[in-house]
Amino acid sequence: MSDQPVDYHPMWDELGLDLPSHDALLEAVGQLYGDAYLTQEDRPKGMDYLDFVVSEVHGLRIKELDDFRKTGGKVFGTFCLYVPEEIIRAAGGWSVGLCSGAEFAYDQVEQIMPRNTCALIKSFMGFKLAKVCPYLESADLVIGETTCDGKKKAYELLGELHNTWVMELPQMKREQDVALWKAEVRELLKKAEELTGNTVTAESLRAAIKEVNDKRCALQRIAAACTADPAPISGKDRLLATQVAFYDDVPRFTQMMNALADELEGRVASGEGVAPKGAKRVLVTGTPMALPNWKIHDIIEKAGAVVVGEEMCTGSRYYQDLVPEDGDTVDEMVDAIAEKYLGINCACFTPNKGRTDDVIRLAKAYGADGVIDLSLQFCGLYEMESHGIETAVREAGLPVLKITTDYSMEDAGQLSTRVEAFLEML
Ligand code: BJ8
Repeated sequence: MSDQPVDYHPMWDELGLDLPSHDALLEAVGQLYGDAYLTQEDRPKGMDYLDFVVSEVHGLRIKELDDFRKTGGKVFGTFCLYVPEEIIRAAGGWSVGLCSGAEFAYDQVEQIMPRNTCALIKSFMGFKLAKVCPYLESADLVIGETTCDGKKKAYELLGELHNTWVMELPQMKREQDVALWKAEVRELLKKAEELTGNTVTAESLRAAIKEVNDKRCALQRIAAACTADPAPISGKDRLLATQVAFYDDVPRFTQMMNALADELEGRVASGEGVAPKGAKRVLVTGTPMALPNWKIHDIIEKAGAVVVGEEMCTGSRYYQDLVPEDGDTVDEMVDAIAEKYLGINCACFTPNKGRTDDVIRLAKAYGADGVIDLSLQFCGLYEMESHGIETAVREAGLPVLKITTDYSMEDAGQLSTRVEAFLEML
């Protein structure tokens, strides 16, 4: 970590970014981060690493991707949890999550897609149209997936502007669906081999499974520390760790997150927390919160509660399950990967009872006093599931607050009032 400021403008220019718009985006994210993160007290020291990563989010990491590509490496951009990182890494590629967590260039987006599209989709199209995302511009291939209708159709539009390839994700989990998904994962493997020029071997796939499992285990340790009261880390900081997991260097991130987990376990042992013992504890469930979307966590924690867990793709859905490491052949391991990924409980599946079970299980495990169910506006999937989640959580004896929002801060005041009233009631 160097203190020397580096001017990355030539690199961004080479990637084809619109420099004035990109400068404006970086400035806005910096302000948001300062307000949401750097105002927190008693943060674990291990968060210094994530502060550094965010300060270099479009700098050092992009330089690493750039250096990798200049030596022939290939970068794969992904938008969804179902795209298996293990396959990409086994072929020698790097996978980066394309964040889509900020409102940008909606005026341009709304010329090519309906205004009533969810913020996440509008965000990635806005980043593309305005040329402000160096991760997207560094991606040799973007891998989409047939999850919700909005994304599925948006990939057609994105495909006109960027090299894009779409995996077909079934929407049920019957035997024939598992077979279809296994075939899709095999197609991805072929595609990754074709793009990188490398062959996936049993050794490379086994190593990739292990590396990604290790990353998930580090995040599991951080999550487990939050079963303690007082919680040793804020929900915002934990959320950031999961957001960064999607694009940071895998072994380095794992090492730093294990160091953070060591520190958190020490804090738990000595009863040290980020909020007083007995502070209200909230589990958040719903649509993912892509970087730099920290809005709801920020509102909840500024109101004095602690977010102790997330049943979402930027949370437990990302790290709770591992791929078995005992496969012998590429075929066996590909099957195991496909099965693990199909076990993720996204609302694009029907039925999706596994998600409800997860919410109740996690609320109990983390000692939550209440659940906040969050949907991005115009996300039919999560808005539709909201009723079932509410009913199940209430039956389990816990209060629920349903929130539908987007990335703008226009409703922040109103949401704060609702969250404060909810916390009062807990
Ligand atoms: S596995 S949650 S990352 S699809 S919010 S774009 S669903 S309209 S993000 Fe998701 Fe994969 Fe599922 Fe997770 Fe559509 Fe809804 Fe928008 Fe969404």
